[in-house]
Amino acid sequence: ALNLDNIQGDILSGLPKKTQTYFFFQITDARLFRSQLVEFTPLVKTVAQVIKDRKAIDDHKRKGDKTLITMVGVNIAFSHKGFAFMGIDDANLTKTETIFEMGQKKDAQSLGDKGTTVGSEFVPDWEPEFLQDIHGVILVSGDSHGTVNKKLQQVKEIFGLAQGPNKSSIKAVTSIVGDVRPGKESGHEHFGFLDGISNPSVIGFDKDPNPGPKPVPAGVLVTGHEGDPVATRPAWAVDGSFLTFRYLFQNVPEFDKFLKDHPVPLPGLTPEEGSELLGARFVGRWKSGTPIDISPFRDDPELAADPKSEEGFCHRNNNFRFQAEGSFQKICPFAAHVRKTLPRADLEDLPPNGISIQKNRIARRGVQFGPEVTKEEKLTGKTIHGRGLLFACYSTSIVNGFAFLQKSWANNPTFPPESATEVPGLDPLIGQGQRKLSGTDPNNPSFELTLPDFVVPRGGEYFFSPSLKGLRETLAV
Ligand code: N7H
Repeated sequence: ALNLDNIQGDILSGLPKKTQTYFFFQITDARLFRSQLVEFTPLVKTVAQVIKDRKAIDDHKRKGDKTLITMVGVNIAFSHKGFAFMGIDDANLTKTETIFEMGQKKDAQSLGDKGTTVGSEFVPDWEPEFLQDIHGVILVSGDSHGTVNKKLQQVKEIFGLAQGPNKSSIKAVTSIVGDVRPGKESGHEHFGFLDGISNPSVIGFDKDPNPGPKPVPAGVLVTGHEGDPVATRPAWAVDGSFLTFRYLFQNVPEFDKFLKDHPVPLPGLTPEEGSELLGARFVGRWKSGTPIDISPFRDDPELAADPKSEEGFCHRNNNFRFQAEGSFQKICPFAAHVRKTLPRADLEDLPPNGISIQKNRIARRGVQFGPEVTKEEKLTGKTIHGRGLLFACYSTSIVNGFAFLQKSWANNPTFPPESATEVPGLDPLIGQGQRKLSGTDPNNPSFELTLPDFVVPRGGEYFFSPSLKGLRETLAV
């Protein structure tokens, strides 16, 4: 059974958040840092504590209590460079995860990020902070900037940052603040689509699993359990998970203008409806969350309002498999974002015996950053203020998880494989390379649309989020 007191809360439950700060740091004094970890570790919120927090939020809502509930949670994760600097042998982590050892900057070219080659080195077009060495990240999530900042201040004091450089064991690399969008858009990402609908349910953890995709063995998300690709782990590396972070900017006015300029020419639709349909066919869901595999040509508000289970899983809303399609993409383009990133029947039913996608599942925990689109941006169709997604996901393998989804699926024009006549093309949101896809026009499925960049990666790193026991007994001294 899973020891919920030993696993960091963000991994299985997601720290509850209206706002979240990612504090990236470099360790400057390993010995001092590891001694200060003793005081820091009790602040780390576990899965068990997150479950309690979520129950308190639900009780509060049920009672109709309108007062704000204060809530804050801290988690921590380290890069390979961070473990090395601390003198921690992480060979068990790096032996299958060479990209964890390399770091994301060195993996950026293979992910398809743009950049320039300087000498023999590829330098991605990232924010300068992410070109520096990052040793770790502290996540602070909460109900308001006030609560989060207060907690972050406490963390900084523990590591001596408040007392000036001589007393501190770490140096800030950068802090990024993410905020859930306001009002009706809460839960929707910046392009306008409801997010966080489909995440893997975990055998032995989620009581009321999703009826759509199969539940995964715990080891797909938590090290040291059935499904973990590495059979044995040292005690400190059990009950942890790899955290992939990506700083993804979204060109929202440009995305909206592209939809406006390229409505799907389906008879009976107004141009506005045609544009809305194109967006839905890019994502595989309507903005409301309704899957187009169930409701292909118009949104279905009743389906979208699908009530959530206790664990937050939607039911009908995620109960589809792209099964009816065969080798045709009238209902859903092969390259639609949710089809590329979780191909369901496309692989599971592939003749002769199907291919399991369980090892490729990830738990997504992102949050939005940046302001709402302004009037000027709407009018000009050009981004002035940076905004996007602080993409974060957990899995026991980055190679099988995030990196596989990005490189072998999203960026791969011939994936999914079943069509003999049409080349699926790239994931229209996150695909990098020759950005075009087929299947946007239901009546002309081989028609290809060439796309500008809608999502631009500007930084990131690969981390490992250790257990509480690992923090207390191995990392802290
Ligand atoms: Fe994606 N979007 O808002 O349009 N994503 N995503 N994603 N994504 C999903 O089903 C989005 C990104 C996955 O289980 C939804 O919960 C945007 C990366 C996976 O059926 C929406 C960005 C990767 C799923 C978005 C972005 C993934 C998923 C539907 C970048 C991995 C679940 C909501 C700015 C490489 C698939 C839902 C499933 C769903 C959006 C990035 C992966 C709306 C804007 C980089 C696995």
